[in-house]
Amino acid sequence: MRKRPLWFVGDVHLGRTTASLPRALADHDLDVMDLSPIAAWKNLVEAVLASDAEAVVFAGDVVDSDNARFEAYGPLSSAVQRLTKAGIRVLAVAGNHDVEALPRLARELDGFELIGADGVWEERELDACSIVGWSFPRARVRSNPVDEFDPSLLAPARESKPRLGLLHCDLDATVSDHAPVSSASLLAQPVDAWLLGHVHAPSFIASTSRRVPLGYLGSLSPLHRGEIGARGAVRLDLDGSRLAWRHVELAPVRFESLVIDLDLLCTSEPTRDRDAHAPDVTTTITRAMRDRLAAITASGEAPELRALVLRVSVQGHGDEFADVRAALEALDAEGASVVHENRVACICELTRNVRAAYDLDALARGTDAVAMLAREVRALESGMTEAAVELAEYSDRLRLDSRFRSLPRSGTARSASSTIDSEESERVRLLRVGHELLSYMIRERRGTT
Ligand SMILES: [Mn+2]
Repeated sequence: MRKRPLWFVGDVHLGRTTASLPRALADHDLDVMDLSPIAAWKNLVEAVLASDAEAVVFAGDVVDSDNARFEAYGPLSSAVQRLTKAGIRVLAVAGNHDVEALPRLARELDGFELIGADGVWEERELDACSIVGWSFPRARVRSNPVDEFDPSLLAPARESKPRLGLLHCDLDATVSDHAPVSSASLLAQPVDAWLLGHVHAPSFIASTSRRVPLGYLGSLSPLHRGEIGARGAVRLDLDGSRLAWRHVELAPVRFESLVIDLDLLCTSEPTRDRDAHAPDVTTTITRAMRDRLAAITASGEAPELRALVLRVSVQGHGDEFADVRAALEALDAEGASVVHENRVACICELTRNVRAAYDLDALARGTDAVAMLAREVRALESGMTEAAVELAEYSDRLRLDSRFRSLPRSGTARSASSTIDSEESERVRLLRVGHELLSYMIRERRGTT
């Protein structure tokens, strides 16, 4: 038998605004509030009402902090009123950010149900399923709350009625102030799916093909440019014993990376005379932005989207690299925008990765400074090395020379945290610095400034 759907929502952080929004949005009458978590919140309430859901369930950090409780109160109370009046239940566990605010709101707002108050596991019955959850009792919890989970306290399992787990936690962290929990400890419990809050990158939907889906719901709305991809909530439709999970994009803003490869563009149009007709780099970038926006619109996956904010990376190599670089440097990326069917695409970050065309192996055979650098770049291509650290220091010194001021800042490889991810991005970035240095040095050697 078909049941009314349920909505599950990860971190909302009502009271916060989204950072890294470029200036260009103001040209389209979009301000920070149009793209804030509160705007996403309104979209969520409309979607839940339109679906005639049984309940909407929050996995913590709904409110950003105790200070933000004041700003959050209005949107929260009006949402709870509208939803409960429509016969839709509103349930939540508290996270580390709303450990004070959420229990207080639950006391003040009729119909707002806090699950697992004071760090005591609790099960709530719904028509379609039951939800077992635990709320943060204080802002810092260094132990695994699942150690306190006692299956004997749960209602006896009823056939074909799934039991869903709801928890705000730091999954698979060994040491953490925010409830470190191992996947194994969760999977050992008599629970059919674990819906988690805390980490903003969604991972739950990707796990739904497994026997026990387990992962983060992801944030309702991105809070800065590091939060790439579609943000929204997870909708659950239950038909008999079949659970159908779906991510629904609800945020009015989406951050994405966009790589523009100038080499690919040139080789894909071989009949054209490159020098005479190749589109200038500005046209190429705006065209790529419009194409991406049009593709999202055509997919129909983001009806609420108003702004697509892009981290653009332009790459390629050729003899005219200096001209392309100069054109890219002259660009006012933060002011650029394109419109497609009432939506705006703009740029929050522009990375230039263009260099001269050269044969690294041939260059590396020499004995001069160019050859030495070519050998370091080649070593870097095969992995992070001591040479990378030297290259970082060298490029920092070089930036003191006005001719090289536009080189990317290197920082030092040592100060970065030691995770594989950050080391890889450090390597990629240093590789770019190395190629740019080589490009300039070769040009200087040829005397073609
Ligand atoms: Mn959190």
